[in-house]
Amino acid sequence: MTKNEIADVLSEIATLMELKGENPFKVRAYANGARAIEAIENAEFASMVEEGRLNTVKGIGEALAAKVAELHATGRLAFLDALKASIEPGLVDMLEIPSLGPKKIAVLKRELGVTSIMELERACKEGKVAALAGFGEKTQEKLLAGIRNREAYSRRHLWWKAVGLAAPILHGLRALPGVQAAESAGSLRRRMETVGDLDFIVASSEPRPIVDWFTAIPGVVEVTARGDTKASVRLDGGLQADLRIVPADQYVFALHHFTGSKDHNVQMRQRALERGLSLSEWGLVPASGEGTARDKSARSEGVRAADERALFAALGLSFIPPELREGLGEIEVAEKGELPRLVELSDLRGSFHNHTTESDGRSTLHEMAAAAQALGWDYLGIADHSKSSRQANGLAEDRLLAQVSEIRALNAAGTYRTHVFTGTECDILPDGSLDFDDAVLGELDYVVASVHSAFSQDEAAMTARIVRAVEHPRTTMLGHLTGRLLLEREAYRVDAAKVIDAAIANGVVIELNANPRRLDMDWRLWRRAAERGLLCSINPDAHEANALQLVLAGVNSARKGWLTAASVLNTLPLAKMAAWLEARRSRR
Ligand code: DGT
Ligand code: CA
Ligand code: CA
Ligand code: ZN
Repeated sequence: MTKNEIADVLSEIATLMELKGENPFKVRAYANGARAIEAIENAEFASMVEEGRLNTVKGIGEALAAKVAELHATGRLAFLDALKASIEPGLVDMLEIPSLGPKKIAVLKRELGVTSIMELERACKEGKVAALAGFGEKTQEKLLAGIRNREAYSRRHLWWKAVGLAAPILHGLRALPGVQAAESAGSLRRRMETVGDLDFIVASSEPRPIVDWFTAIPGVVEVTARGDTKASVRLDGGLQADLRIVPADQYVFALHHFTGSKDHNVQMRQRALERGLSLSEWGLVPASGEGTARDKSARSEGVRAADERALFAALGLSFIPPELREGLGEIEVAEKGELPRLVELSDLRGSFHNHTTESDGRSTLHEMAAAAQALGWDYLGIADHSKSSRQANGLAEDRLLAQVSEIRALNAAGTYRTHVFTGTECDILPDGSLDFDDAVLGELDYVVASVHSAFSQDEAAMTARIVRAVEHPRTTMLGHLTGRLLLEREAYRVDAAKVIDAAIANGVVIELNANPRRLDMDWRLWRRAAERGLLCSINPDAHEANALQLVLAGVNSARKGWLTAASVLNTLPLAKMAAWLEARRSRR
């Protein structure tokens, strides 16, 4: 087991013990232990465990060190297994409800005997939860809303998670004998931030064995439909997957149709009709007469298309990338041949919003720099939390300035080919002021300003607060505009248009937070904003070295927002990037 996985296990133990109502000192010992382990460098960690020196680390006693050694050697922990077995699984499910932590769940169980989400819902509806000390009407309403949201959200899945499930299936399909082509279609191919179900399109003249294979893949919990050329299954975790197998000459049309979106398809069909053609999942044929593309005779007079490019060309259009197929004007622009060259992952030369073990990250500065170098990045910006983010171990001035010195020394030593820029993710305080004074901010290469508190302000107050931060002369970019967590937490109320206006007026960048749970600012706002001159920074908000790769999810959303490399700040090569930051600094 790796260091971070072990830290996860210790945090889990802390949560489970709290859930059981155990002694708070014991709970804290595990939580602190997890933190202490996260702060150790990977290489150092392995030798400490092997040499039995872990108990010399502050926050790790003998008993904890023994458990860590067991996990490191075997990947298992008898203590955890016993702990899990002693807790009702329904209590663990309740942790998924926002605003419900282990402490409150323990109270609900002790006072009301609640041990599942269903029982909690009933207790809320009967008003019993509001009557409990420390809960009240407002909390009860919040819990009910949380339970309802959980049901609604459980029908969709994050793109990032869905693509992880789809990739091996697609790989398997392509490897089957008799498969001429296979592709993921639907919202996954359009790179939507969330996905309702997976859609696979396969070209083959021998569908039966493909259906047999698909309905028997590992992870299928239920076959919901099965025919000669199609099937639907439910995968472990609740995601549905649809398969359609078509003859090779229909493949391009089926792929286009099932990629969608519905709006795009409706407009494409309309365009075909205007040209006397009928477009469907089966083909593109003359619209006259009764025949559909399904009839052999009609198909023989149909348009042949070797790929989607040819399909679009047959309707007088340049190729429209799947990300743009949302029926939002892409067809009109493709008709003029003026679709932009969208930003690509390989255009990125670095990123700015990244954490280290100094705040709530799990990788050290060195590990982050090494990972950025491995990605071939020119530069990496470090933006740890500021002092008011206490729950995230935010840095006060002294620690921030010490980090700045460390980073400067690292750059001077030339340890990594990747240059490290010094920054902060500075809290925007409830009144819109920043968490550090101007002199401290002036020491940094850049400042990401973000809201992490007082989420319940009304729209006017929140908007004024963020606009004030954007107008601050030391603000370089605005972090996660709305604070939303997809499928988990609503955005706070903010007038995005006013914030965008302020950012453009002040030359401030808005981030596209690439964490797959955020993707904030939303892609639907980017096209118009970028046309008006707003610059985007695609930021992974990485809390560990591996997470730098999350920029891919940000690139997906940037493409959906029609962004070109010219609108994305972190496509600049190092020299230009440094000059841009310096110009920005001297202007303020
Ligand atoms: P999802 O699964 O909810 O994330 O979204 P999609 O876009 O993957 O939708 P899905 O799986 O229901 O269908 C895949 C594509 O098939 C969809 O994007 C467009 C096409 N399609 C499905 N139903 C219709 C329809 O009623 N009319 C048209 N024009 N196209 C449809
Ligand atoms: Ca779908
Ligand atoms: Ca579907
Ligand atoms: Zn943040």
